[in-house]
Amino acid sequence: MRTVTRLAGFAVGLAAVFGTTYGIGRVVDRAPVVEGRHDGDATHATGEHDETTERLPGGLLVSDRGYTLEPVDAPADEFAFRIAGPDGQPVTRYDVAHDKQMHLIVARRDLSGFRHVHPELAPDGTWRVDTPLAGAGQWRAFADFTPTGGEPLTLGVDVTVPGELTERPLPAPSTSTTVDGYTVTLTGSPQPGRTSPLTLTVSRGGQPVTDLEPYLGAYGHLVALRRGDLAYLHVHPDGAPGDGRTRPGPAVTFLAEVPSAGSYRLYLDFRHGGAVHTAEFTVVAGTPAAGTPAADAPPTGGDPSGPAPTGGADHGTPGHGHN
Ligand SMILES: [Cu+2]
Repeated sequence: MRTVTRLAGFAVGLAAVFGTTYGIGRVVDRAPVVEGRHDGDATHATGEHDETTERLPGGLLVSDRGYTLEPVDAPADEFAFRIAGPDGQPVTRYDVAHDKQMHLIVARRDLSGFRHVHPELAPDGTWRVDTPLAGAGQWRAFADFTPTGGEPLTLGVDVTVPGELTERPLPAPSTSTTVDGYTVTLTGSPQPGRTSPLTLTVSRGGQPVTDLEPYLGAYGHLVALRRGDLAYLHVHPDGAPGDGRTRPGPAVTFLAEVPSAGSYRLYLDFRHGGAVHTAEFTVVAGTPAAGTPAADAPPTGGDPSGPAPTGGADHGTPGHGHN
């Protein structure tokens, strides 16, 4: 019974977000009928704050498990923040994850303008970085970190950059994109509630790139943001440089689990030629690609010479969240 009510509350939250903002009816058919607006806080339905919080994807909360993301005043060309700990004091000790103590990801609310940067920690617990906020708009800033002695967390906060805002439409779903002269193709389709392999294949000038350089302890770093609320998914690479089986391209495989159907923007950071490049894709989870007979079938239209399945396909771990 508790599971049912929790799920119902979650569905109501989704219906509120997607229903009021985008009018997507497809999500509503799973939700109980609710009259009027809902503030999107699913915990109101059950009062089970802790359990509901456990279920949330990362990045939706500015404060979680006693830790709070606090932007601090900074010059216009700088972005600065602190993480306040359970005692209210700025946290100064962090574990290294993916080669860094702090990953700062920013994106505009319309999913444009993605940047992934690594601030510097001052002794007083203030993190500073040349501002990654490129232009006017409503931005979401995500701090992805592990406080020493605590669990990995991704906290998110809205930041407004004043000026004339031009909302950019979300690019249409695609399985191929180009960045900095590289072509990156995507194979695989994320499915809600289960782990799905996503393979990104990098080429340049028609030639596969087979000498990707390690970046943040992997041959690629993938973040997914959900349209509508910018839920943050930090997707695990399948394999690491030097593990004896993971090759430096052209294919990089990730294991992704998306929390719901809907549109997501994927951002792949990879390093080659001494520079980091970011390839972006729009994907729709929970909807088979056109011409694909079933969700579990291999995607069609992919490059037949592309990567073989990696065997990491379905780990059957619904409910696993990275937050
Ligand atoms: Cu990072």
